[in-house]
Amino acid sequence: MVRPVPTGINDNTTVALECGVLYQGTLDLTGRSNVTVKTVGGCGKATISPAYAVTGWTPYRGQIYVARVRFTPMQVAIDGVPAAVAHWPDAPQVWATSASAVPSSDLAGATLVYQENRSVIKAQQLNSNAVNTAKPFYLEGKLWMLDRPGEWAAHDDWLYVWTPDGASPEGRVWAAPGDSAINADLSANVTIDGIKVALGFHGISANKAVNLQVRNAEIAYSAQDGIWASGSNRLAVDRTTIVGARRNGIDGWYSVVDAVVTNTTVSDTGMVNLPSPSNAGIMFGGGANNRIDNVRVMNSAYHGIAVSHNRDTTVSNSVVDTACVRLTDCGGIYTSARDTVPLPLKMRIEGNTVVNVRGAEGIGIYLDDSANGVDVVGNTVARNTKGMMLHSAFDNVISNNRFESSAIMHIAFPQDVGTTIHGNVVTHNTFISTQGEQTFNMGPGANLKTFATFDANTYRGADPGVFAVTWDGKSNSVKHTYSQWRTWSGQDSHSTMNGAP
Ligand SMILES: [Ca+2]
Repeated sequence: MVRPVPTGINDNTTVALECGVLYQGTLDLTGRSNVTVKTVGGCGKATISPAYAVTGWTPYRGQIYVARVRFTPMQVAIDGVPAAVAHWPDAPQVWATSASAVPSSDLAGATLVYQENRSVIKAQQLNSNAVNTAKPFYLEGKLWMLDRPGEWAAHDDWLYVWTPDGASPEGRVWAAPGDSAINADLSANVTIDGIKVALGFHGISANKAVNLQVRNAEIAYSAQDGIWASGSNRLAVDRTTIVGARRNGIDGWYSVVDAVVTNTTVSDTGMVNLPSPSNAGIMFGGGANNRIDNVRVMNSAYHGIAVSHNRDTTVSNSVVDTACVRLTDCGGIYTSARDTVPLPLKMRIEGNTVVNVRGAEGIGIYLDDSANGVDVVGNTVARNTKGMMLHSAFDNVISNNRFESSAIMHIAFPQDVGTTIHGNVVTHNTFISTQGEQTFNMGPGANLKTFATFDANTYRGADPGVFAVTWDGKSNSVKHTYSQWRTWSGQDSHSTMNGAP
């Protein structure tokens, strides 16, 4: 059953939506206070979506069908799953590098998506038929690019679709404009309980919201963010599932303060159809006093959980499985303090499991850009390209963690010119090398021996001959066996290697 969303919501009210009903449009709670939105009845969550069913399809060419739409679609779902906007080249992760192969000169109005660098994808609208090919790119959105099953294109109020099975789209296609499902910007004390939202620009837009509570919710296939909560205060997300956000699952971009995210799953962030700009399953780009506990973040294009320059923030008892799928130089759990200001209150990364962060520079736990004052305690970090990286990081504690089966190394300590890695503590950890990987890699600099204190660690590995690699920045890098490492560093006096002191 489909109905329009309720409008004219007043403060201090409850919006009771009927179970099993699809409410169409944007639920506008902008600036509202003390509003609760909930499902009544036991037949499944009420759904809010700005998407419309598209009907009246006629054959266009080959297996491509066409129907009238009253708006420019941002997302088109076939059988409930977003289809790919028509694009060239066709294969995912095969980027073009030259304009000479582009099969048409009709490019004005297309979107150029390009790899700014290995960590960043950007997109821009083309105003002419010229395309900048300086960066690896693909093009999307023009009708001529619709040449494969599963693609769609919009042109002059018409929507063109080639379904994955080639059959008619009738009764199967929903198209969404660039509107959010729920707009709670600038709201106070709004509760969203037991609601599903789908195909919004943001699932829930909560810019500068105060005390937004999202509970028992499902947020599917947002064109941008599952929850956009930049500038928010006291955001609480509990027992919620966020799937298929094209940019970020939960996004506190500029600042997020006093947020609590618990018992929640964020999956397939930045992974729907072709590559697109994406940062993290949970992206806190600044802020303080945030708590992320018992969440699962799976299959992220870039970071799993990013809590950059957050003060007094905790990430605990959570699982990050598979990150850095489409971009690299990223972390399962990531933080940084680019301003180099010491974090006045400790950040804690505790009791998490971080696995399968792969790619050239996929890092399990990443303390980037002068991160400091971070306690990394009791985590399991396994099957990542690099277990951990401390990039010009200082005054951090790494203890009681288990590092296992890193592809290249367990902990890297890269030091930028003009920075000094110092004051880190690496004690009471277990390091298990199963494929000849290094345990520690440090450099460059003359101060390597004061990067960190190492002691009371348990090392196990088939090849202790490549235990550590150090580079002073002048001579060639030096490989150390475990005993050479102990002699060189004067550390690890209470540690063991394969059970021996
Ligand atoms: Ca195509």
